[in-house]
Amino acid sequence: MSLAYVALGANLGDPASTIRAAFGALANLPASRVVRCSSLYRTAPVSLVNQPDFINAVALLDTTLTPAQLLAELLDIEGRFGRRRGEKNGPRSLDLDLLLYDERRLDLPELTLPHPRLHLRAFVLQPLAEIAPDLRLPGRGQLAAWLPAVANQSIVRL
Ligand code: PH2
Ligand code: MG
Ligand code: MG
Repeated sequence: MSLAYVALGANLGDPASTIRAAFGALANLPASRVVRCSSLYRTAPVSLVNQPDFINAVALLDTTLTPAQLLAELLDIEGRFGRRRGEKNGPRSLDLDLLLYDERRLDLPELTLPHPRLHLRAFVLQPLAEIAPDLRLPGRGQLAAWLPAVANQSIVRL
């Protein structure tokens, strides 16, 4: 079994309901079990700032899917929640990003592990710190050490 952390984000429709429903979809993944889910967080948009606030969360999965299989399942769930690929970093009905897969480091066109921007984003770091306060990021040390640098990003736990 491997441990995988998944980031959830949404800012179209009813994003809080979407994130809760997406936890359910993760629970139904083959060969996987949801170990822990974070609280939901309301977060100001990062990168492309002129769009609605997001609801973000993270989940920890126990899985025997490979990273590529898990990624394909996540993209499939996004599709079922009406995801349409539009502007990069733009509004989305549901975004599911594979953040970490054990201590695996991977650099493929379709998947980079750890997620290359996770340590720069409060909307990922804070929910991760909630469910895994002692987590280490492969190649980047303790997760908690990255939190002060993102303290200026607006995030509210719901
Ligand atoms: N996702 C992005 C870009 N910006 N900002 C917030 N607050 N939350 C997100 O999930 C998010 C974002 C690209 O995936
Ligand atoms: Mg994303
Ligand atoms: Mg994504």
